[in-house]
Amino acid sequence: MSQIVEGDKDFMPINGTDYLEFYVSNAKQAAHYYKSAFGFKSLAYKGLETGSKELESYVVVQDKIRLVLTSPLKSGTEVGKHIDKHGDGVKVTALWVDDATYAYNEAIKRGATHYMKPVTEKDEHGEVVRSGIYSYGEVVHIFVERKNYNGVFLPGFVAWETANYNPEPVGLKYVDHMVGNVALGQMNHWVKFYEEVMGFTQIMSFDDKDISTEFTALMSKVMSSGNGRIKFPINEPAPGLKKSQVDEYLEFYEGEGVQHIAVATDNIVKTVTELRDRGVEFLRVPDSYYDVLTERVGKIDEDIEALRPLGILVDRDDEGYLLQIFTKTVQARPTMFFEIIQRKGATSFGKGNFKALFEALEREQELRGTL
Ligand code: TYF
Ligand code: FE
Repeated sequence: MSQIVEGDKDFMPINGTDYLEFYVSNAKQAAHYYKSAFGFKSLAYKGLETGSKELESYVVVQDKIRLVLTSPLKSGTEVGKHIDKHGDGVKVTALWVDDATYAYNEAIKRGATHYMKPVTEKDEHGEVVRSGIYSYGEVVHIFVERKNYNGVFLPGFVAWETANYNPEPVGLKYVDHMVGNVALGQMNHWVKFYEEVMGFTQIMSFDDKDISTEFTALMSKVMSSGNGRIKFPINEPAPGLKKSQVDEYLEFYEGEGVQHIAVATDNIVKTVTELRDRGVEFLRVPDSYYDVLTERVGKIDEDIEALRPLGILVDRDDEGYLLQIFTKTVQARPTMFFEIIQRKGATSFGKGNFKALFEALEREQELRGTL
């Protein structure tokens, strides 16, 4: 029997990911891309028509995943500066909490850097409290407390209805994990930040021997919130013969930031087939990967001959297995990409695929002349 003592208390209970906000140079077109290619639907809008004179945001949704695409309407804004430096990328990971004031106060007390004091926003649909702290690079976590709110998204947004164009969803369900790339020597600093400021625990660690090919290497530690609903792996480059994908990211993003967002599906074959048909491009491992797959992971429910043409990867741990695949980078700069993941019991991250995956990433780097 476990005894609850003060120190065991999860001081930062998080219910899940509330939304992800991207700063992009053309929110209107980005929103259309997430609808047409990734199967999101129109949800909410804020811009000139709603009295927002500096920034325009489009919100799209698929099951539990909400993406906010934000662009400046004039020069000189913070959003514009962010885009000028980093290109398109993730600015905000919004975390759904019961008390955004408490979460902010706890985080600040434990050493977090302030981004946004708790503010209450209201409209005829209710009330939302938000607050925010900085994470690595210029990424921020916004705590969202949705009191009794029943509007489309947040106060200030109106419904964005597009009766003539709402593509079918592709089966994306929720954010499984979100990975950050940090600078050389900084991984343990951010591990400590998530432990001390957010009450997270480290659930996994990969060193440069786990994650290396003949040419490149990286290290990674996975941080998890107390209830496991939020998982943030953190990567750091490791010395290798050639420039690793993390170094390439840091160079092109001009700093630390979000490297990939893993989204869960419960039918990866169907989801990936749909995504490919809509023009999403995926990394590929050599065909020989599939020749030895059964030997490596044992029997699985899926037909390996259905996975092979799609390039879906499989890995097993003590608890079960997982299927995963990675898109190519999705904006002008070779920075952020998506992972599609289906878990069949496994709680790990696909260590058995690291080598094949990183070799596939190196082939992309080679084509860009950045290896
Ligand atoms: O999130 C993970 O740990 C896996 C594997 O640069 C991974 O998706 C790790 C690092 C990386 C790409 C994928
Ligand atoms: Fe991942």
